[in-house]
Amino acid sequence: MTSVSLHTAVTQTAHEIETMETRGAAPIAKAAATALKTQAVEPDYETPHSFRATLRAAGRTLHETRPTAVSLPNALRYVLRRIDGETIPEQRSAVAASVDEFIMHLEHAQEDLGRVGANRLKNGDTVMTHCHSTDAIACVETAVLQGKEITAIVKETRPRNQGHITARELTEMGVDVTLIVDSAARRYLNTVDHVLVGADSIAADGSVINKIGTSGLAVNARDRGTPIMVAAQTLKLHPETMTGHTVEIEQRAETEVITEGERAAIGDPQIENPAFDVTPPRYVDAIVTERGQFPPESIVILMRELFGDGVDEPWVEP
Ligand code: RI2
Repeated sequence: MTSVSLHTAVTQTAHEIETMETRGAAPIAKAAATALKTQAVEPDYETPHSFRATLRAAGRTLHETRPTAVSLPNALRYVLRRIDGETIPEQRSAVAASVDEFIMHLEHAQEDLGRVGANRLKNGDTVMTHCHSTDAIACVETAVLQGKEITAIVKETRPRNQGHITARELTEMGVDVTLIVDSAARRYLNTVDHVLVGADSIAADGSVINKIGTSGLAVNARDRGTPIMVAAQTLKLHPETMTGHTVEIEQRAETEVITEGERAAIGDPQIENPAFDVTPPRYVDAIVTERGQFPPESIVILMRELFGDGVDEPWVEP
């Protein structure tokens, strides 16, 4: 026997990531790491080999859920690479320690990033947001805690209307929020000081992969002269893009776009539902990370520093 069955925490977390109950690149990374810790603690393993094989299988199950957000493989890599020890108790504590360390880094990273992003926001500024990003929200939250008055124009972000989450969270922190439909964005860009978005992945050339609609917003913002700021922890840097790989864009269910009944009523057209798009670096002014802000073209320097030791896939069977 090489592995024991997966803990429900793993299958449940995978399900929640797949169905987007757990979403946002940073929250996905935290949930996946936490599931690995539970998998390490709970079942009875026969041998250290079986322990490793099961953790690897858990990593595979989590990895298969959503293809675009690189925070997921980066989290799995962080934990699975650190299964040190000859005995099961040693391996267990190695997993627990690396998960705790990973989550602590994640939380500090968002705080540090928030401080960097807040420096770009002045008292009285208006930001336009797209989708819901905990990294982007952290920048506004820090600015508000510094006593700055911030106003937000929040795009609803079809098809799942995740802008509603942004509207609620910003309102709760005292930001004056106006919700608009996505197609109204250009009309409001003249009154906006910053476009502020998150990222699911950042490629080595500085391209930003984020929720569908980001690239159109960025092109419009550039045309209007509105700066575009991307808030993304270094966990969002996509190491495989340093060696020529491209980022897979997730296609989601057609029913997120239209109900079966509505679709039938308009002649049953084909439906496409890409979750993300790619914004080229020339439309991005700054990528704000916990390590400071970077012009997109120079992000590869940070990537080399962080991922210089290669990008193995420790969830794959040897
Ligand atoms: P944080 C979201 O994708 C959005 O595209 C958002 O900008 C990005 O994740 C980053 O989120 P989805 O998971 O990590 O909603 O900043 O499809 O929270």
